[in-house]
Amino acid sequence: MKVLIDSDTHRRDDNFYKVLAMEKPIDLLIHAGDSEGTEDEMERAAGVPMRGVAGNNDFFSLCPSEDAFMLGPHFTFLTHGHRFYISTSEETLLEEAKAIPARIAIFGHTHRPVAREEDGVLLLNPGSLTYPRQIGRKPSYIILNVDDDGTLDYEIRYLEN
Ligand SMILES: [Mn+2]
Repeated sequence: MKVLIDSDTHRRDDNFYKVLAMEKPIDLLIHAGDSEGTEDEMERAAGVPMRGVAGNNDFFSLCPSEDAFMLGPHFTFLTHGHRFYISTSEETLLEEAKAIPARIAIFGHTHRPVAREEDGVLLLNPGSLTYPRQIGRKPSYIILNVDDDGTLDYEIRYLEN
């Protein structure tokens, strides 16, 4: 199963459509919040199921603040991150993920990509396709592959500016 994860597109979706064209076919789209109202259009364009959460700028979103679902055999927790003080530290979110317990925790908000394992939790933040803030400031997203046997394979990918 190929999963495209993006976040913090803030209503400027040109890069999302570029990425979609490059990465299709995908099986699932995950948006970690702050689309600012375009999640339905993204889902339609992707032509696959989408999981999305509301970010701190999604005032009228029908998406939940948090979501939890299975990716293959892996319990997955999805949240924008601001409710877990993610700009300060990943610690609160990590503790929540461990308490659930979730194997994968997906978040956004910082506009800085993260893909790392800690205490058995895979922490994934795709960064932002619109307003990247990490060093070098390249728009970023994540491709996550979940094999039939549950093997996880993940990569932060970048667009050239
Ligand atoms: Mn945000």
